Amino acid sequence: MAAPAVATMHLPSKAMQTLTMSYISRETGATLGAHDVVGATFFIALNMMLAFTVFFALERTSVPTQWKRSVTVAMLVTGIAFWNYIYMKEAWVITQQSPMTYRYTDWLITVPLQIVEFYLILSAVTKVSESLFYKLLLTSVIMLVGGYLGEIGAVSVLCGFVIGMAGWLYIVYEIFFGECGAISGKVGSKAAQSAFNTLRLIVSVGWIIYPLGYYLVYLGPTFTYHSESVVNIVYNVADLVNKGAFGLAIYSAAMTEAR
Ligand SMILES: *C/C=C(C)/C=C/C=C(C)/C=C/C1=C(C)CCCC1(C)C
Repeated sequence: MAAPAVATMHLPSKAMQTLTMSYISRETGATLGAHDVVGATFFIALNMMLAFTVFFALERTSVPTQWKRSVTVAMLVTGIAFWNYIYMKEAWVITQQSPMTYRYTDWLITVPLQIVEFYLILSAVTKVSESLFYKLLLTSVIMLVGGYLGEIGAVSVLCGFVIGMAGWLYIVYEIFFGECGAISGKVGSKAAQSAFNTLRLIVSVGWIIYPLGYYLVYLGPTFTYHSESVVNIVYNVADLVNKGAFGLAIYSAAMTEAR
């Protein structure tokens, strides 16, 4: 491990230095090199997930009682993401490849939790059937398992994509036009209404980034290291919006009701 460090001292060019830096980071697995822009976005996302988690944990005490559980779930979502990002960042720095498995260990918990969130917001202000909850929960798991099976090659990538898309489209349909959408129209509370609308936007517009990434990697035009970098940067930003901003939307709705 001392060898590359000694070698760096008399390096002729900047390019060689960069190369050696990346060699060192691969060897130790701990150093985030200055060249590694994608690695930096992993690390930034990791830090922000921690900040969100602490914020929700502390602010949880100041929201009205019926909103406390929602803020707790928002805190769990960013907390679990924080934990997974520790490993994702490490995996990227060492391998310079997508930390696919850790993405799914994260999604498999955080996505169903966000579905729970929908239910909690609605049931805080109106009567919601339990079957709706289980329908949405099950569909979100099918969506993710489909994608996962496609990515590990247990089914064809196209088959995984179709299963995933079917699940996601069902969820979007349900929250806009199905039972879920119908209930939200009747909700009296302005705060719950606005929280629900934001979450709707996140599940429809915010979530579309993930199948787009899957499509680009496996079904789109020829895939290169650069497109893998782009996909990971986009995923990292999308996670901050879909998990962090998602929590903030709930928090601010809760606070308008407190006033
Ligand atoms: C915090 C992480 C979130 C909100 C992750 C969401 C992930 C998805 C909505 C993934 C969806 C997929 C499809 C719709 C089809 C292809 C396979 C997936 C799993 C990438």
